[in-house]
Amino acid sequence: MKLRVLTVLLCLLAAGTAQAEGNLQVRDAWVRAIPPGATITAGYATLSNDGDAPVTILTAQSDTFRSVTLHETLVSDGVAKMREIHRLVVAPGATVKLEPGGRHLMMMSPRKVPAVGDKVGVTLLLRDGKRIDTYFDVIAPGADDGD
Ligand SMILES: [Cu+2]
Repeated sequence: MKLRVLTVLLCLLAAGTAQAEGNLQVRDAWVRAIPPGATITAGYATLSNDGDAPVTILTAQSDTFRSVTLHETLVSDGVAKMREIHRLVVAPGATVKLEPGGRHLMMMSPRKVPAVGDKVGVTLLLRDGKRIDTYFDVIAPGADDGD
């Protein structure tokens, strides 16, 4: 009898865990091609969570860039400034855009400068330990970025 109750409890626990999962979808991911002489660029994407729990992105990595960090852009006294953020939460059912003038992935110190048309592999590191592998299309500066 005791064993049977325990089994039921374990099943309930397992079901509960399975339900409370975030599920991150990454779409329209692109990185601005690096202008000649520069060593820094930014990546943008649309992040959606179609799961039942929040998804928290802590940071990102890429084989192409030695440094990838999450940044946000703040305007103070008419001057745009960037600063690093250490978590980006996508609520269940929500969509967060990484876009020019807003939050973005700051990519620095390329091991090899990617060319327009290349795809840059980027791995998003989540708080729950998951790693989301994505590809960012390299797009020419000034194209499709609205500034
Ligand atoms: Cu930045």
